Amino acid sequence: MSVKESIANRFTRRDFLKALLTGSLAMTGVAAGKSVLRKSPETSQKASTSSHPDMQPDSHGHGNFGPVGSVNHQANGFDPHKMLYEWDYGQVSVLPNGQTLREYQIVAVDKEIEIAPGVFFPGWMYNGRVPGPSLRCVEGDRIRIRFVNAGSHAHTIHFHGIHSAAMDGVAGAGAGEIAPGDNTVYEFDAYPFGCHLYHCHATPLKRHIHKGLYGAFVIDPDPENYQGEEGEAAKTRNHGYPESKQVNEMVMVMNAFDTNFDGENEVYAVNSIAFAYMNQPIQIRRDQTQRLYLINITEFDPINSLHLHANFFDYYDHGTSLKPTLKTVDTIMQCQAQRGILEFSFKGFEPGPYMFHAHQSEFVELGWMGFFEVTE
Ligand SMILES: [Cu+2]
Repeated sequence: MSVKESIANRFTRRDFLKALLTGSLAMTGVAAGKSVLRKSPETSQKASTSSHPDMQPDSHGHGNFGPVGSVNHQANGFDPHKMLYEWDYGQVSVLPNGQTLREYQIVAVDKEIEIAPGVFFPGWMYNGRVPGPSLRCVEGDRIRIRFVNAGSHAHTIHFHGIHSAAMDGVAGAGAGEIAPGDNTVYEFDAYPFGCHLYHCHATPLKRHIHKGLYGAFVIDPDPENYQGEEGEAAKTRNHGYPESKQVNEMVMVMNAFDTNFDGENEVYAVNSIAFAYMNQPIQIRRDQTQRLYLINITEFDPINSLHLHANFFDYYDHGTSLKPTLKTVDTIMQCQAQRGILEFSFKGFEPGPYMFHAHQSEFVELGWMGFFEVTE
């Protein structure tokens, strides 16, 4: 290989960004080459030839970013918009001691997914989606997860929460790494309430995480354990109480993909699909309280963040308290595996598109940007 060829083959994140911005992704040979970013309204109009509503240039009157074309969510087997509201409550029964038992089935698989129009990623994932199912339960519930490894590499599930060493889902403890074709059961009581996560803990850890083996794990507080204002707040946080229906709850997992395996990410998103919530803004009612379960699982970059435009939110670090740990902020940063709950409302605001995005400009340009479309 000549020096020139070797340089040409060294494809960095910066090159990827440049390629996207100049619409020359096909030259890179990394992705299918159908994807270009909107550099300007002129180029976006030229590039956008499809009649798909997502592809109309600036159909919501905003932005010079975003891919032209659309991701085939059906082929992926998951839709980032539905994912916001999808919870897996498990199969529920009651144990002889009166404790609620929730049983979940999680299968690790290898699967290729489309993360931006024409950009495919050979992922490893739980239940065929990235992030995996958003597991939900109530503090004190017995959780039983049957894990089947149908993938090509050894995996585990490591839960953030309180449990015994044998249930930690790491090599050298309990069942350890689960070989392809094998299975195990993780079982523990759900504590503490909060916004948590689970992920594979096989080695090398960064490879297993960045391939897509992670998901949200939300434990609702049991209102019977709290008094006064905290008891009332717990009711809105517990999916079994009618008070929770007053709140529009969403789950967002901030993630990214290293499409050329150079240890740097080329595509950033929440819930995997670049610009999904920009091309099709999330519809929210301005008089309803919004609650966002936000988790950062981005590999290779030390920090990710969320900034909400034109508004402020209260933040519950790790979701483990019923009183905000930060009040009236418009930006929150999280290191990997850090997470929390954001609460905000657009009450009294003018209807329209309100932006949210990482406040790392590079992440924004590579897919991590969206809109809330606030309606009356
Ligand atoms: Cu793994």
